[in-house]
Amino acid sequence: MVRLPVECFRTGMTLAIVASAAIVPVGAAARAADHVATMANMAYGPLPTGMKIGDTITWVNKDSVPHTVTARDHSFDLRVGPGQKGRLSLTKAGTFQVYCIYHAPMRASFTVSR
Ligand SMILES: [Cu+2]
Repeated sequence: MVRLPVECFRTGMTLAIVASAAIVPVGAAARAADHVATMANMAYGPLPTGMKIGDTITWVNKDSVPHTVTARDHSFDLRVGPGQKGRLSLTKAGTFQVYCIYHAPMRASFTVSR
């Protein structure tokens, strides 16, 4: 019972960070959108398209092992535990090659536009 408030607090912090990130005026991103990408059966699912700076991607790990969404250019490195979700804020434009540091065959790329 003692740990419950801590978890709630952490969740609140995460939501607050995402919310403030969405408010920050970044280029022409008028409306930030949240996109969803799944990781299942040791592979990235189809990645969203039409993403813009200011948007976020929620990565959903449906496997029973941890995965990462690690950028080849080292601009981000998201860890997503088994059965968990992780949110990535898209702060710059370009095409990003990503991989999982634990599972070499897991590779994908996605594009963020201005
Ligand atoms: Cu993995």
